[in-house]
Amino acid sequence: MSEWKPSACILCELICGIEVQKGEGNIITKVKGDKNHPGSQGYICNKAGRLSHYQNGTDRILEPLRRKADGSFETISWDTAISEIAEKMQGVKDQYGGDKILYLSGGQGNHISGPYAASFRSTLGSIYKSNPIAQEKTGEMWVANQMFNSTGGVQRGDCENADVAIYLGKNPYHTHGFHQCRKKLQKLKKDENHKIVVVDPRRTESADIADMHLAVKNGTDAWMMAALVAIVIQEDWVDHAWMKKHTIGFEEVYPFFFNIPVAEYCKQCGIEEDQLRELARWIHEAESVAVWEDLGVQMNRNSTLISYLQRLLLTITGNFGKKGAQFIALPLVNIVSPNYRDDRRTPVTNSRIIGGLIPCNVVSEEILADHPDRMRAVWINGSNAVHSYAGSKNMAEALRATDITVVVDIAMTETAMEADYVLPAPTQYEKAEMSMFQFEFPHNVAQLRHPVFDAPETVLHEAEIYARLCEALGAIPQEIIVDLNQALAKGEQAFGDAFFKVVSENPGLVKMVPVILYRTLGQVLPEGLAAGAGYMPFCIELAMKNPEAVKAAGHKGEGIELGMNLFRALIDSPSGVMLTHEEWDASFKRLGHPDQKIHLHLPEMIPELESLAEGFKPLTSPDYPFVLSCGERRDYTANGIYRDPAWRKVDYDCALRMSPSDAETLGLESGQLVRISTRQGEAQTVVEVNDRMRPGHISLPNGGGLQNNLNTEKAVQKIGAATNDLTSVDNRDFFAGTPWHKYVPANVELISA
Ligand SMILES: Nc1nc2c(c(=O)[nH]1)N[C@H]1C(S)=C(S)[C@@H](COP(=O)(O)OP(=O)(O)OC[C@H]3O[C@@H](n4cnc5c(=O)[nH]c(N)nc54)[C@H](O)[C@@H]3O)O[C@H]1N2
Ligand SMILES: Nc1nc2c(c(=O)[nH]1)N[C@H]1C(S)=C(S)[C@@H](COP(=O)(O)OP(=O)(O)OC[C@H]3O[C@@H](n4cnc5c(=O)[nH]c(N)nc54)[C@H](O)[C@@H]3O)O[C@H]1N2
Ligand code: SF4
Ligand SMILES: [Mo]
Repeated sequence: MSEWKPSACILCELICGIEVQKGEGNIITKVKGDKNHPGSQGYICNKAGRLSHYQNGTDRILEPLRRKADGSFETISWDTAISEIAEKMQGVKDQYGGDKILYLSGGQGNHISGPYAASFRSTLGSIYKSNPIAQEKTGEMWVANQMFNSTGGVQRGDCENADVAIYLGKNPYHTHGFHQCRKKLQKLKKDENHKIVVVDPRRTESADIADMHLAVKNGTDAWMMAALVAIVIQEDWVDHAWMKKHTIGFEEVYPFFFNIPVAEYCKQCGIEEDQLRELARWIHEAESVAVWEDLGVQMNRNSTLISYLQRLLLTITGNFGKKGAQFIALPLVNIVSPNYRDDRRTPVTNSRIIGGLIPCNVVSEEILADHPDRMRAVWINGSNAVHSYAGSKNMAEALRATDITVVVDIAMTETAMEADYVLPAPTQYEKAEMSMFQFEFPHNVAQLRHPVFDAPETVLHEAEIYARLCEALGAIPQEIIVDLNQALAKGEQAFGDAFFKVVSENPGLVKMVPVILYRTLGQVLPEGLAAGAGYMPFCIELAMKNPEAVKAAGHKGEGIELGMNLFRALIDSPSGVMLTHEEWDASFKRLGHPDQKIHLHLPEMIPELESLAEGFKPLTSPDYPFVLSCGERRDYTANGIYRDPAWRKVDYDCALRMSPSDAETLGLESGQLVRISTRQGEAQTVVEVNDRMRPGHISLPNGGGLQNNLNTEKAVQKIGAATNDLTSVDNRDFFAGTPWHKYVPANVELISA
């Protein structure tokens, strides 16, 4: 009899619940949606069915590797790996300071290691970090927190319940964003009271089901958004009563919009003025409006300004803190530092650190510069940074220029190839994992996933790797572990008392709590779930700070007991658990400015807003006449999680899409091999003539151009273009440092028919 086990799909932030059918030898034979997952409720999209290409994929690594003098790798034991790495990291700390050790992470479903890696980093004094959020959401986060100073999690739009849902540079039909997205969009399409608005230069699959498609000119969304705010202000469609109650600063901002020439701004962005005015009227007449901005604007010109304009639009029309409007989620763990008002700058490039993250685009320079405070060591956990950061060759060079680079991954990646040590982890189906993108509202869910398979003996769970490193660095007094385990043997109460005594008597151990819990409580959790132990304090904190929300999700008790019950529920619910349930206006509780108001005037954004009056300045040139969107999500694209190109049912070659008129001008036909060149470099793939593309706009998918067989004798295989061979680190937002991956000036030439 085949056995089905609950787990999750790990390809996008939704981490939908799935059931996996086990075959012999750690093989996934079938995948279906898990009806018991409180978020996805049985829904999966076309990509989840292919997860065996991850679990049983190519390029797996099974033993620790060390780079030899000749550049190749040799296999070493775990004891050697841990002791050498601990010694070298300590050496960097002693010589240059622990702040020269940079930590990078990534991925979608593999975040259980977070607390344990934090313990390890704090042992070394490593304070700088980055992850892909710093190449998409940091501008938006900065704006949201200046305006709302949120004490909660990520801020989002409740698009599924809004009267008017605006998808700004977002293609939800393919990329989702909320649970059961594609299914719900099909239903909402037929709902007369719900309007879908898509802003995209391409006629996307989402545009096909939209009530309005605004085919904006590439990179000009700032003009469109400024004109939209201007119409609302000039028509006086502002919700003054709401604003008086909840905001300050309107007097300072409205003059900037009062005089905006709407017709001229519409020309700049290529939108008919009548169409934009109609949208403004829809917004004015709607009970609720939500905006979902995503990579089309976040990885594009004026991105931080656009995030500001869309928040302004929603706030002046009263669309916050109610059903169908913007909300601030209440997660178990805030995946971005709650210390948003972080005035630190990076040591070398003096870049803003937002949400505790340094911009991905400056990482290579922070390592390569001839600067006394440059980064000397890099630790990478579950990110293929060489492939996923702008300027792949810069990143590869940077990782080689450190005193030590360590990569923890399941596969031999482009990034691992540049490391001094590569440490193999179990796949997400061979260990306990945690779904950390908890962005839902009014209820939020979490899933501590149980292992589906036993892990191969030669790989180590990330929690174990970080625990061993902390121990090797002398940060975990062993007598404390022995004492706590003795207390644990006497029962939960005795353990709780002993644990709080240890932590209060040794404040220096606070940062080691995850590892201490893993080595103690973790050992008595159900088999395979030890790494869940580090989440106990988060459950207690959530319950202590938000008891009503936790109780409303069905958890019982008061104070610590409520938190422990939540933790037990997390451990005992392999299909996931409802964490919190709140009222629609709960977001108001998370306004963090002392005056409890939303602040509309962000002086830092004003010069860029004013500069729009000068008109749009394209970056294309006779050498690079096209705007390339580098990393479009399609039917069968994922980031670097599926390395085997065979996972793609269609678009095996990751084609370059181009409009029929551009193809005609260049004399190109679908299927021909082309060279794409940019200021940074070159890449090749086949061309696909596609009538959804706007003339002058070309696009490459994400996830192409991964190199297979890097760790075997077989010839390296590379299918499709690797997007970041074409992107430059300095093609980025001046403010947040986020890349302009969707606006890369490029040229295209025929290689062969
Ligand atoms: N199928 C699939 N789904 C995914 C993923 C995946 O790999 N594959 N990845 C997940 C991840 S990590 C993320 S971050 C999300 C991203 O989700 P999205 O942001 O929706 O994905 P993209 O396709 O990168 O970009 C969205 C749209 O931006 C448009 N665009 C390009 N230039 C402009 C412009 O100048 N203005 C405007 N308004 N739009 C423009 C593109 O045409 C594209 O349709 O998707 C998630 N979902
Ligand atoms: N040009 C361009 N670049 C982009 C984008 C774009 O649109 N255009 N999109 C950006 C976006 S939105 C994102 S989210 C990023 C994604 O950037 P990354 O997060 O760097 O991308 P992935 O390739 O998904 O890297 C995940 C790595 O984790 C490994 N992994 C999988 N499971 C585990 C595990 O259990 N443990 C460990 N330790 N490792 C594991 C995988 O093998 C893979 O190497 O890419 C960004 N880069
Ligand atoms: S929406 Fe699709 S890709 Fe995203 S987690 Fe769910 S099944 Fe996976
Ligand atoms: Mo992403």
